[in-house]
Amino acid sequence: MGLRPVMTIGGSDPSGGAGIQTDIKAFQSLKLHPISIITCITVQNTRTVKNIIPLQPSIIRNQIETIMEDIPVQYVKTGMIYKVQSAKEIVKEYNKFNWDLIVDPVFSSTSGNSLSSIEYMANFSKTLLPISQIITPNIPEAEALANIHINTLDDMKCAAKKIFTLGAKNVIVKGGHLEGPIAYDVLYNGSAYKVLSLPKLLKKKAHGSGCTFSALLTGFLAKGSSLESAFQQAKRSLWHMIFTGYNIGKGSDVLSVSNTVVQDAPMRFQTVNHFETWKQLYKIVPSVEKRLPIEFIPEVGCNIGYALPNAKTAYNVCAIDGRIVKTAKGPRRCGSFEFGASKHIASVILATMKKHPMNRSAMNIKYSPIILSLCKKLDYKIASFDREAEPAHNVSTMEWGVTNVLNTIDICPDIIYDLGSIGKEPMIRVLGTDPKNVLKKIYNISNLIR
Ligand code: PXL
Repeated sequence: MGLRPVMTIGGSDPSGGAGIQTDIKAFQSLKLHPISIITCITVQNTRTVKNIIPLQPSIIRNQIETIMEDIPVQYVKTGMIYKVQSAKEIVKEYNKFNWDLIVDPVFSSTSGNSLSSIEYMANFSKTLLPISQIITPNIPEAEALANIHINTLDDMKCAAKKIFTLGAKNVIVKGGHLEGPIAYDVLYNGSAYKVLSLPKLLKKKAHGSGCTFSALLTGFLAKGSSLESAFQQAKRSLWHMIFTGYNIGKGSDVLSVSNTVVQDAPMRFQTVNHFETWKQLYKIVPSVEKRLPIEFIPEVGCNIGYALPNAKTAYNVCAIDGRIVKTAKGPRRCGSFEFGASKHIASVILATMKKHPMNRSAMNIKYSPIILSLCKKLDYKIASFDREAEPAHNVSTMEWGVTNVLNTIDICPDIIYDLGSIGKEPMIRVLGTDPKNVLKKIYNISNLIR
C-alpha cells in the first residue's frame, strides 16, 4: 500500500534544521508521503539567516494547483510564507479544496531573525488565521497575535483564548520560550484547555523544533488521530528528537529525526527529580544492547529499575514497561521507561532502600552456577533466600525475600539470588547505587568470561 500524501507549504532551510526540509523528515518518520511547496529560499546556516528570497506568489499558487490536479491532498501545514500576497494565494487555494489546515505562524526564527514581512504579520489575522483548523504560535508569536505579554502558564492560556476569538478553531501555544524548567504547551479548543508538560532540555538550543512540532501534529492528524492524541504524540516525539538532537555546525543543535517516530518520554514527568532518574536509566540502554551477554538474560527477560531518592512505592521507581529480551541481534529493550512500570524490580529496590537508602537501583540477570562462581571470584558480597521458605499467602515474594536477607547482614550485598521453585526460574538480582553502578558490576562478571 502506498503512503498517504501530506503537504507542507513553507521556506527552504538549506541546513536541514528547520523549514520544508525538517517537515519532510517529520512526515517521513510517520510513514507519510511528503509533498512540499516552496515559498521562499533562505540563505542560512545553523548560526544565522543571511538572506531571504521569496518566490513570486503566482509560482506558489502554480505549484499548489499542479499538485492538487494530480494528488488528493487533505492535510496541509503552512510554515514560512513571508509575503502577504503569498498568504492570499494560499487562502484562495484553501477555498477551492477545503483542506484540514494547520498553520504555524513563523514570524521570526529562534536566532531572532525575521522570517516574515511586516505586512504579512499585520494581515495574518485576516488571511491564514481564520482558515486554520489549528494554529500553533510560539510565545513571541502568541504575544504578537494576542497583544499581551506572556510570562506564565496562565498568560499562555489567556493568549490562546484571545487568538481563538480572532477566528482560529483550535489554538496550541508552544511554551518552549517561557522561563523555567518545564516546557508547557497549551491547547484551547474554544471550550476547554489541555496542558501538556515535559522538562526542558536546558543544554539544547534546538533549531526547527517549532516547525517539527507542527509537522508532527499535522502528520498524526493525517493518520487519523484525534486532536488531543495528536497533540500528545507530537509533543512526546518532538521531545525525544530534541533530547537526541545533535550538532552539525557551530550554531544551534538540529533535531534527531529518524525513520520512525520514537515516543520514549514518559507521558509526563512530575518533577525534575523524575526526569533525572529517568535520564540515568535511559542513558544506559546503548551500552546494555551492546555489552550485556545474551547468556545473562533469563527466560523472563531482564528489567532494570532506578528509584527516586526516598522512594516509598512502585510509582517512585522507574523501570522498563516491558523487558530487555534476547534477539538474534543481541539484547534489545522492548518497552519504554515509566514510573510504576515494574512491581518485581521495584519491590527489590524498595525493600533494599528501607535498610540501605543509597542503593536505589537493581537489575535481574539469569542465575547459573557459573555466573555465581564468577561473582565469588570478584569478591562480591553475595546473599540468597529460599523461595520454599516463603510463608503462604505472602503478598510480595521479592519484598519478603530481600527483607529477610537484609535482616541477616549489615552491609548491602552486591547480589541477591534464589534458586527458584516449581514454575519459578532461579534468578540473580544485582544491586547498586545507580544504573551505571549496577551495570559496572554486571560487566565485571562478563569481562571474566571473555
Ligand atoms: O522554525 C521556523 C522556520 C521556518 N521555516 C524556515 C526557517 C525557520 C527557522 O529558522 O528557517 C525556512
